[in-house]
Amino acid sequence: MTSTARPSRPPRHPAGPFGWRLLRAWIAAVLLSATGYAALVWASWAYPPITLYGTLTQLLGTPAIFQLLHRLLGLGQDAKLLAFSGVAVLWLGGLSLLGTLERPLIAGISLAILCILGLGALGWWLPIVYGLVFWALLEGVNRLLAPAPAGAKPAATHPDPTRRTTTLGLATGGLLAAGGGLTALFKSGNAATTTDALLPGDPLPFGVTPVEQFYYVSKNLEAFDPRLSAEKWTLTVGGLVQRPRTFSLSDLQQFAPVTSERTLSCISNPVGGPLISNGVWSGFRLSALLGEVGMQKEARFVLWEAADGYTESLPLGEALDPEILMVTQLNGSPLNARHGFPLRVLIPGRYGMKQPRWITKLTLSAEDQPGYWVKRDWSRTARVELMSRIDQPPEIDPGVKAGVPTFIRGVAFYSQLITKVEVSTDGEQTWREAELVRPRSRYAWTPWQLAWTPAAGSHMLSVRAFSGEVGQKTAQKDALPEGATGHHTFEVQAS
Ligand SMILES: Nc1nc2c(c(=O)[nH]1)N[C@H]1C(S)=C(S)[C@@H](COP(=O)(O)O)O[C@H]1N2
Ligand SMILES: [Mo]
Repeated sequence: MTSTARPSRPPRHPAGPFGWRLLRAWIAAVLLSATGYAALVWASWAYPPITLYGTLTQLLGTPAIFQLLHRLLGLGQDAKLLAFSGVAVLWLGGLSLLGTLERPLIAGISLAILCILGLGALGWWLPIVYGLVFWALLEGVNRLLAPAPAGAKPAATHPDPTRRTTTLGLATGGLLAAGGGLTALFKSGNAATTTDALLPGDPLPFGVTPVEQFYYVSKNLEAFDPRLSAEKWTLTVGGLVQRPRTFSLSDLQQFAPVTSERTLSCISNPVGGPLISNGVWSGFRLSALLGEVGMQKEARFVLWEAADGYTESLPLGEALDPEILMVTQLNGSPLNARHGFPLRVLIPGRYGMKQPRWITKLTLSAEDQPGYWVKRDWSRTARVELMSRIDQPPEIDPGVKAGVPTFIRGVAFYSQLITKVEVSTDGEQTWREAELVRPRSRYAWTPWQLAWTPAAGSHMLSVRAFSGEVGQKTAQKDALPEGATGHHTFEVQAS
């Protein structure tokens, strides 16, 4: 297959030194990425770097690797930013190396094959388009910037000065464009469709988390979270229903409105962690929607699908619970893009992973389809564990004034009523009962407080909550796979 039979045929664009070839390939790679991003924005085409990121995070979500990374780095958006930067380097670096191949067509074909093999989620036609575009870009960049064909001049050892200037100019331009694009991209994560401006001016009820402080967790890098348009968005309800139907946002107004204060927590929230918040949600009952479309008798599961490919499911028997809400508002304003505009589901007593945002499809099915995180070995049912947390003094800055009366404050949460919260200031030798602030809703967390005048010295604080017979164990249990629980404990200095 190689050209040993006709060795005299020169390559159409003699390569020049490797560094220059790499630079040209890099320019083509940046152009390809920019084109792909435009196609994502304008035509919602899948974007290979994101798919690559998805594949990688899927890997990172497997328990062993997750736990290792959790120990080493902790969890959070920083870790994801790191992962995405890694992906960007992999993608651009890989493309640049491919682009140094002597024949651009081979580089294009290799890209298509690698994408088809490695990123199955892309299908096959998109990789082919990518391969073709990469080929065309490489040809273009080479034609513009490579040393003149070998036939015209003897092989040059380096490109002539004007070409070099043009190359450097284009490379700098590419770098600036890429930088600008990335900045815009990361900024845009917070912009679009948010409706924070419409937040009512009234102070929020005690214990309700303001929208801007509401915890946020996503399988996506935030910049790639869906930003859905109110006009174009639809909810498609189908499968084993009697009357399949597509609802627009205004169609949803036919359902009786319901408002409910509810606490939401991420299953990966560690003991004492910040991934839990409490909001006033408005929407309508899932049972009303199911009533509207009617259920076939073979239907056993409700399957949700979201605009970011996130999936979850619930047995139909549980899904008929009238307390399950499809919500469109948080704290009196339409959901913002970050928290699920225009529609998300809220299932009492379950962690956030059971509750998709940006819902676009609801299907009744005879078979279960394990959800996005369930496939990655997280809990199938994701029922919340009993939790309690000390917020004051804050664990990150645990200093108090000796001899001055103060309060130890915090929250406790469970799927049932919190009946008692106890606090220890002496390393769990003795416990005192805290005062509970009765929640307005049985689905909201319970704030608590305990008066305390610390003596000078160090004190070991601990909290434990009770819900009837259910109590918290001293030992902390890891978040994976069923959610963390245990006493929140840390040391305070009184001086
Ligand atoms: N579509 C979609 N829904 C999703 C997720 C997601 O990545 N995509 N993450 C889930 C997880 S793990 C949690 S904890 C909650 C977080 O909701 P919040 O960021 O609005 O607090 O959303 C859930 N719903
Ligand atoms: Mo979560």
